[in-house]
Amino acid sequence: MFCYQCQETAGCKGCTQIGVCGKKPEVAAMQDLLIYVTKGLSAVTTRLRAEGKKVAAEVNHLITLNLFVTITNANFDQEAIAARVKETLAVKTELLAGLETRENLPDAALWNDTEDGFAAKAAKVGILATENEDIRSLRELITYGLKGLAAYQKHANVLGYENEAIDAFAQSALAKLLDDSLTGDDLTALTLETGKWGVDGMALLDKANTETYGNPELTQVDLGVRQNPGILISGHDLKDLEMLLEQTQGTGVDVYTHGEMLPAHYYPKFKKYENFAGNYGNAWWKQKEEFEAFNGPILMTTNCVVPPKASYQDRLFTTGATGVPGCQHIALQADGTKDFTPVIDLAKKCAAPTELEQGKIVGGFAHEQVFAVADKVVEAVKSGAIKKFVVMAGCDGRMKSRDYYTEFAKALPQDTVILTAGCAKYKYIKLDLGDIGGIPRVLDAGQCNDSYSLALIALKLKEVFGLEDVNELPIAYNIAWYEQKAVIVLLALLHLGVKNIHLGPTLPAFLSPNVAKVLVENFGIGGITTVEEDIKKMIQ
Ligand code: FSO
Ligand code: SF4
Repeated sequence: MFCYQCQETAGCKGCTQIGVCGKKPEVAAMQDLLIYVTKGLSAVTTRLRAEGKKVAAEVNHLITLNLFVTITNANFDQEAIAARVKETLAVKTELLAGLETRENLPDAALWNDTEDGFAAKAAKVGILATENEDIRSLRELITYGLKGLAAYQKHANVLGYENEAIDAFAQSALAKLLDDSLTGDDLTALTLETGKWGVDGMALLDKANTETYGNPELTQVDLGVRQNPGILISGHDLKDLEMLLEQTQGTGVDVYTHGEMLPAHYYPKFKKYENFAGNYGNAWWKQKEEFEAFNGPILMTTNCVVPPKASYQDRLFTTGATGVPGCQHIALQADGTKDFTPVIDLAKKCAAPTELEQGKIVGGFAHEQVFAVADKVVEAVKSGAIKKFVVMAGCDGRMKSRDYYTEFAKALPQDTVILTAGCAKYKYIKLDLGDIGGIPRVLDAGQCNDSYSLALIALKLKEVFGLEDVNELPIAYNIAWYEQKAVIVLLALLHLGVKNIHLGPTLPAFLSPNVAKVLVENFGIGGITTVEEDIKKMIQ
C-alpha cells in the first residue's frame, strides 16, 4: 500500500505497511481501485456531457459518495468498498452504451472485471503509478480537494440542494487526472480552479444548512450528562441527526453530539428537541476512551472513525459513507429515510453516560450571527480593543505536536480574537479565554465546512473598512489540517485571494518540493515554528 493523503501519514512520507489511521493494505488497495474506477466513470460522464447528454443526479451522487468513502477515517470495510467498485462498473457499462464514440477514452473508462481481478488491478493503479513526483503531487492535491468537495456536496444533496455545475466540474477534473498530456502548469491551473468550485460547494452547503435548519445563533452547549440512556451522534451529517431526533421522541433516550456534530446545537431548528442533551467528549481522536465511557450506542455519520475497541464495537453503528467491519451499518432506504430502530433499541438497554466533565461551550458565530454584532466588532477594531483576528480553523489530531495550538491560543495577547471552525477548536474552546466588551475571544462558526462563514466574515470586514484587498485586514491565518476536507478549505481560501496562510502541524507529505515552492512563492503559504516565534511573526 501507499497512502499519504492525511497529516498523520507515517514518517511524514507515506503509510506503506498499515495506515497510522488503522487502514489495512487490502482496504487501501480497494480504495485505490475505487478512485480509479470513479475517475473512469467520470471520463464517461464528461464525454456524455460533451455530446450534449444529461447525466442523472443518481450518477453524480454515486461519484460523490465514492470519493467520500475514501476520505481518511471514513470507511475501513473492504467488502463495502468492493461493492461500490462493482456498482460503479455496472453504472459505467450502462453509460458507455449511450456514447456516440469511445475514441480516446482512457483505460480507466473502459476497464472492467469481476471481483477476482480487483486486487491485481488495484496494485497497478495506486498513487505511485504516476512516476513524475510533481505531476503525482498535483494530481493528488486535486484529488484530495475533490474528496473534500464531495463530502460537502453530499451533505447538501441529502438536504435536497444540487448544483450540477459543481458535479460537472468535479467529474471533468477527475477525468483530467487520467490524462498524461496535461503538464504541471495545466495541473496547477486545475488546482486553483478546484478552489473556485470549493467556494461554490461550501456556499451550496451553507445555503442548504441555513435554509433547512435556520441560521446558527449564539448558543451555550452543555458538556455534562443527564440521567437517561443516550445515543452519541458523531460526524457532520445534520440530516441524520434530524432523523435520529425525530425517531427518539418519547422513547426516553437522550441524544448527545460528539466531535464535529457539536455545532448542530447552534441551529434554531434543533433547539425544539428536549432530548437533545448536549455535547459529549472532544475531537475524534479521543474516541476510544470517550466512547467506552459513553455506555450507550454511537452513530458515526461521517469520518472521523477510529477502528473501535472490542469493548464497544457492538455499540458502534455506521451510516452514509462510513463503514467498519463487524459494526452494524444503517442503510439509506428507498424513500430517502433511515431507520434508526436498532440504535434506539440498544440505547434503551444501556446505562446512562458516565460524566466526563461539566460546563458549557459557547458557539454559533456563523456569518449571520457575526453580522448581527458587526457594529460592535467594527467599533472594537476602531477603538483598538481588538487588534487582530486569528483564523485557527481546521482539524484536531492525535499528534503531540498539536499541543502547539493550545499553547498558541493561550499565548495570544488579550486584544486578539480567534475565529474557528472544524474540530481544531477542541484544542482551546474549553479554555475560557474571556471576551472583549462582550465579544467572546473564541468565535466558533461551526464545522470545518463552516470555514465558508469565516471567509464571508473577512469579506464583510473588508467591505466595512473600505479595503481593496482581503489581505489588508488585521487577520492572521494559523490553520491546523488533518484530512482532505481541510484541503478543499485551503484551496477555497487561496481562490478568495487569502495569502500567508500558516499550515500545521506539518506541511502535507503529498506536496513535492517543487509544488510546495509554487505555493510558497505565489501564496506565501508557510508552516509553523514555535509558539513564541509565531506569535511574533503573525501577531506583533
Ligand atoms: Fe475534523 Fe475528522 Fe471536520 Fe475532518 S472530525 S478532521 S477536516 O473529518 O472534517 O474537522
Ligand atoms: Fe496513512 Fe493517513 Fe492514508 Fe491513513 S489516511 S493510510 S494514516 S496517510
